[in-house]
Amino acid sequence: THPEVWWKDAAVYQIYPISFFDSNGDGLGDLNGITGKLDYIKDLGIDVLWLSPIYKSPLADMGYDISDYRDIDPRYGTLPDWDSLLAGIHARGMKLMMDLVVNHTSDEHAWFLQSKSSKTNPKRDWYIWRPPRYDAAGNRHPPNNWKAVFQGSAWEYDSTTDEYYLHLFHYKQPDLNWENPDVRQAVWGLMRFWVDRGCDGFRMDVINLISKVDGLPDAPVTVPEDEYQDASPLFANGPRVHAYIEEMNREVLSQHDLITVGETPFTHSAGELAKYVLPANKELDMVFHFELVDLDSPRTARRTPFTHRPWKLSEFTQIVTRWQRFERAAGFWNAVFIENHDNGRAVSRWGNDSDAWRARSAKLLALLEVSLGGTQYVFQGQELGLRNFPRSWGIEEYKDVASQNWYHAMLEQRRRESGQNEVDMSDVLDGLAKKARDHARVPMQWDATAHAGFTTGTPWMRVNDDYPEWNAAAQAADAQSVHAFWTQALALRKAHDKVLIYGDFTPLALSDEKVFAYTRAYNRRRALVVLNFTVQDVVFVLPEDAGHGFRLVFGNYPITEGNIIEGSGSVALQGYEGRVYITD
Ligand code: TEU
Repeated sequence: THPEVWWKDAAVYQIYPISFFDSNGDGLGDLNGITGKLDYIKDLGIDVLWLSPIYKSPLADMGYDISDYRDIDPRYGTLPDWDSLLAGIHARGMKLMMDLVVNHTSDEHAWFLQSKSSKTNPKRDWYIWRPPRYDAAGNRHPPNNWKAVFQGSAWEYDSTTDEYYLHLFHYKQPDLNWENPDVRQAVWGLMRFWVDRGCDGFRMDVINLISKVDGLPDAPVTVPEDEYQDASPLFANGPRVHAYIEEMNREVLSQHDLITVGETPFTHSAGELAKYVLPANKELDMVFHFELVDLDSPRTARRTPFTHRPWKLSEFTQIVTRWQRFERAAGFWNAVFIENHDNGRAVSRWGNDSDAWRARSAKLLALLEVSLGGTQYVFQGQELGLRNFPRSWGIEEYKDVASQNWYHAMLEQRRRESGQNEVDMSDVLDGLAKKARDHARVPMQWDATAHAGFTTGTPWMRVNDDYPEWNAAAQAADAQSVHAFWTQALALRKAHDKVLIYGDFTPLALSDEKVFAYTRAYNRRRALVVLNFTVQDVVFVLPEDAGHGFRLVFGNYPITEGNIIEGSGSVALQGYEGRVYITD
């Protein structure tokens, strides 16, 4: 029931190109910069690179707003640069995934410029246009009450034709109209362009948003004091989404041996997401669900992207367990990730990023990741235990439009409600310090030279202050570093691939608030994983049926006689200690 295909065993490394490595001193990372670091990536134990978008773009949303799908943005290089990057990747036995962003384009894409030019333009119907609504006083309003992910209305008025267009994200990201078969053909065409050029797969941006509910009705009013309402139930997993992805599979994916992962936000239901993944449905290989990384978000009706609530380990354990065990028999396959370019750093959210515990807890999280079933994803800098930038940085250091719009929406709301110009924004800054997307987007920390060795020019974004100590060069020279640990952890996963990648998952303690422990089983072989998520020493008592004959193979403290267990018993763990045992 678990065919072992190459992409299931793969460890994927996500690159955020603008912040990876700058080869020409303009302060922006580029394709040649990535090519220069391929040995670093290969030596870590990586099989596949996923590049966040490098297509032509005004960068209103850092490249998730594409103005030409068939060209490279000059800031990142040229098509020939992409060809040499691909050649370097393939020469090292690795593969390349591109980011496919086709829910929306940039408003500077030629398709949209034509679409907005007149109501009779042949491309008019490639986007979602609607006339205004007028109230009794004759004031113009958007066609419905949907709120954009990046705040405000999801509709932008365009005076050229006196209509609004839909944009679920930024106003410079108009949504494509997937109902139109010509749009779908154009998408298949651009996918073939990259596959024919040699790319090995796609990460598909917000692919579960491409079919909107019929008639685009108002969303239910969940926050009465707000002008615009969360409409995600009306645009996520819409009526024809599976028909479109099946068509994509038939037209493009099934013709090649590709790796595909759909990004599927606003959906915590495994049953809903399984429809994209179950092999019988012939859609995608796997999806990124966000139930785990949404765990520390407040459960309020108003969607507050960058606010934080304390979380319990038992909640974390139960989410991981549910997905690890979900629809195994039917062939459901997980994408294992805890960081990406849209989240704060894992060690700052799920570990402990104090100087005393940072390295230890980053290694604990690495142990968790490599001992879960599914395809492995590592985000640039995760392998170094990079942490969020400090709370002391002001709002001007945040470059992401999502952070800026959120901060300013809250600022305006507070000024309006209080009638004061001076309002307290410290809680909003606390939330951003924990969860902003910017933390993952600061330049990669290569060495202790100026700007962390990322650029010889002026970096587009401030480098985190801790780079003189926390950088790749320092860690390469240190056998105890987080980087050395990740390299060993990925090698462990390969050495025990059957049990660690494919094994059945059984939790040992679903309601423990200190220790996350589980076994994995594949035929007769078993792995036992015990992870202490606290700073304290703890003794974890193994259940009777946990198994026998475990040998300690890997951990983030030195292995000594005392921490070997034979048969059942208990495991004494120090602060943030994690161990992997495997039977012979
Ligand atoms: O993200 C989808 C998405 O829903 C996130 O933007 C999420 O809502 C946000 O991080 C919460 O603050 C994808 C990309 O990964 C992201 O970088 C893009 O901005 C977005 O789509 C639009 O293309």
